[in-house]
Parts: sequence; C-alpha cells; structure tokens
Amino acid sequence: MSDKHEEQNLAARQRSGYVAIIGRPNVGKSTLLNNILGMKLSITSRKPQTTRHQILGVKTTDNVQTIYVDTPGIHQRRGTAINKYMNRAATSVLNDVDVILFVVQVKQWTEEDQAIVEKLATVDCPVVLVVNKMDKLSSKEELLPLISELSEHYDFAEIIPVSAMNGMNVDVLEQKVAPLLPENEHFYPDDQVTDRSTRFLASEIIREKLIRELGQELPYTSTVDIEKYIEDDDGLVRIHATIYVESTGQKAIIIGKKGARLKSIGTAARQDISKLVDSKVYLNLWVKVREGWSNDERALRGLGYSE
Ligand SMILES: Nc1nc2c(ncn2[C@@H]2O[C@H](COP(=O)(O)OP(=O)(O)OP(=O)(O)O)[C@@H](O)[C@H]2O)c(=O)[nH]1
Ligand SMILES: [Mg+2]
Repeated sequence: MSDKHEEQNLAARQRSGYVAIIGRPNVGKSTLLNNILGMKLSITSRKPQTTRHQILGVKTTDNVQTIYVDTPGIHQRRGTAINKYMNRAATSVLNDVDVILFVVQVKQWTEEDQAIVEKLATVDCPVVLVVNKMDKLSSKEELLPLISELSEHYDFAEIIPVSAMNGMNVDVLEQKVAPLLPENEHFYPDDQVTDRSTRFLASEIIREKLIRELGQELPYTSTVDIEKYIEDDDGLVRIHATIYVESTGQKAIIIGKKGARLKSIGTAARQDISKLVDSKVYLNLWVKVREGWSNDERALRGLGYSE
C-alpha cells in the first residue's frame, strides 16, 4: 500500500479536534475539565474568575483525541487590562474550535449567560449546552421542563445535564462530543495531557492555594511569577516564586501573623506540585508589591499574560 493510502486509512480511523469549554465565571468549567481528564490540571475555587488563561487538556482514548480548551469565565465587568485580557482569552477561541461546550449552572440562567448565547450567534460549529451542578437539583421531575426551557435559547446540538464535581453523566457528555470531532490524525502524542509547562502549572497551583486560603479577603489583583525552576540531578525540584500584589496592605494580609498564612499557602502548594511532578519539591515563596500591575499592559506581558 502506498504511503498516501496508509495516511488516508489512518485519518479515516482517527478523530481529533478542539473543544472549547466556555461559560460565565464559577459555573464549573475547570472542574469539568479535571473530571474528564481524571487529574487536577486546571485550578478551581469558589471564587469567580479563578481561571485566567486558556489551558489545553488533551484526552486520548483509542481512536479519539479530544483537545479541550478551558477558558476564563466570560464576564461583564469592564475596565482593567486584566479583565479585558481574560475576556479576550475566553472569546478568541469561539471561531477556532470544532465544538463548543457552553457550561451553565442548573436553574441559574443569568444575564451573563444571555450575553454569551448572543455571542454564539456568529459561530458555525456545534454548541453543546452542559447543565452543570445537577447535584443541586432536588427533584428529578424538574429536569425535563428545565431542558425544554433551555432549548429555547439556542439551537444546541445537545443538552446534557452533568455534575462535574461527582462525575455524574460526564462519560455521556464525552460520548456525545466524540462524533462531532473531525476525522484527523491525532495532533498531540497520545500520552500528552496539556500544552502547558510544569512551570506554568506550578504557578497556577500557588495561585489556587492563595485564592483558597484567602477566600473573600483575597486581593483580586495578585499574580504569581516563577523566577527559578530547577530540577536537581537527585530528583529534587527547587522553585523560587513571587506573589505580586498591588499594595503593602495586601502584602500583609497574604503573609499573615508571623508569616503563618504564607506558610500554609506554601505547604499546600508544595504538596500539590510534588504530586504533579512526582518528586520532592522545595518551594521558596515571596510576596512583593508591584503597584498597578493588573492595569498595565506591559507589566501584564512581563508576568505571562500574553496572547
Ligand atoms: N455542587 C457542585 N459544585 C460544583 C460542581 N462543579 C463545580 N462546582 C463548584 O463550583 C465552583 C467553581 O468551580 P470552577 O471549576 O472553578 O468554575 P469555573 O467555571 O472554572 O470558574 P472560573 O474559572 O472562575 O470561570 C467550585 O467551588 C467548584 O467546586 C458541581 O457539579 N456541583
Ligand atoms: Mg475555571
């Protein structure tokens, strides 16, 4: 058989495509991606606007490779450079993917959801509506009328209720998405899980611990920069990281009494990073003030917020 024939045969057997996970903040997009991948790739928290960057999660099973793109929640806050960056990161994917998963929270269709559905008017790929947090629905009888109500908003390819937190129906979602992907050879090696470096994932883990530790007290305008990431010959990973905030008051909050807060953020982050890289981790964590970074395009690029 000629090479060309072989290539065509392979392509006919294999599917590979991009699936964007979009929706307003806090509906469970990153939790869904993590559940699909069976690992913690994208950080999650109770606070809206946790995800700031696009992140790819690649899942390969037999002949199908699905490349999920987790995105920041699309929101209607205006103004600062970082807010604009996040909306751009979320909406720029809409015309570059094969399937869109539009995630909403059960029984909570909001104006922000409405604004997103209006953006979908110009896309021409199938849109699957994922109704998440089904565990919050008290009675199953509510489901059918709910789905019929939601179907009025758009001509969705499918409407799938799931619970990303406990995995309910997530396998069904995956099965419905697979046939919507184009026939292609796999874009990524079958064992690759993401496009992001461990260095980036480590900075995200630190940011997650920061958000979780500080809850509502968190200055929204903090970011993490990994200054050094060194793998020793003996397998130890040494990381020097800086948390940037915008004022000395914010710095004091993060450090806490006698450094207690920073210490517990560091411990939790070190444990997760150690799991991720499967080796011992030494983490040196600093807090520094850098005024106005979140509204300064140049500072943002320096801190990794570039497209
Ligand atoms: N009860 C319930 N909670 C969930 C479910 N999925 C996610 N959550 C919770 O919802 C919150 C937000 O989850 P995330 O995955 O961070 O949401 P997101 O859509 O990625 O949020 P942004 O990145 O801020 O846009 C977290 O506290 C999750 O634990 C679910 O199926 N059921
Ligand atoms: Mg997220």
